[in-house]
Amino acid sequence: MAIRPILTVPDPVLKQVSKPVEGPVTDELRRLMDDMLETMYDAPGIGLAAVQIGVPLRIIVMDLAKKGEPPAPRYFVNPEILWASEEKKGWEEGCLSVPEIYDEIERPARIRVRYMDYDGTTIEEEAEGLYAVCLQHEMDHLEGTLFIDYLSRLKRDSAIRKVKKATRDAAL
Ligand code: GNR
Ligand code: NI
Repeated sequence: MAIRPILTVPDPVLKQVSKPVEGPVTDELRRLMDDMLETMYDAPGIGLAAVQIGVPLRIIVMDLAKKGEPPAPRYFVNPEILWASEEKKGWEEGCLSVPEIYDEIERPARIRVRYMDYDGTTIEEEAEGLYAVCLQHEMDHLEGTLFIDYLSRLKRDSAIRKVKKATRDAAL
């Protein structure tokens, strides 16, 4: 397993639309998911899309376990949203690709999703609460969309400028 660098804004790779995984979930893909999970835990974060480590494939990892609870890794290959509630809910979001920036984003409160898990088993289920928020945030990454894209241009530009400056300072 390996920790890989996480891309930050304004890296153009983050704007790419990720490609579906064709065929079954292979050992090679499982090794990628293992690296993603290790990278996410190290960050630390609660979710990570493959494109955030520069691999534009439709793969997500997540762990929503609270401090003190045992790890609960989740893996999503080719996830699809089958249904989203009319009801919306606001949540304070952050993103490892836009570090240290947080803002409230409104999204559907509940969604129904279909995906393949670590074994390649197809799963269909409903998500709500933080699970629904995180899944929608990660699935946006697969479309090249970041949570700051929902903010005003002023807030988005200021966020990108802050991250650029922090990244530049860290390199000196
Ligand atoms: O670690 C993360 N926390 C988080 C908090 C609220 C809403 C979404 C997230 S996802 C984020 C990790 C990340 O950037 N995933 O793409
Ligand atoms: Ni993110």
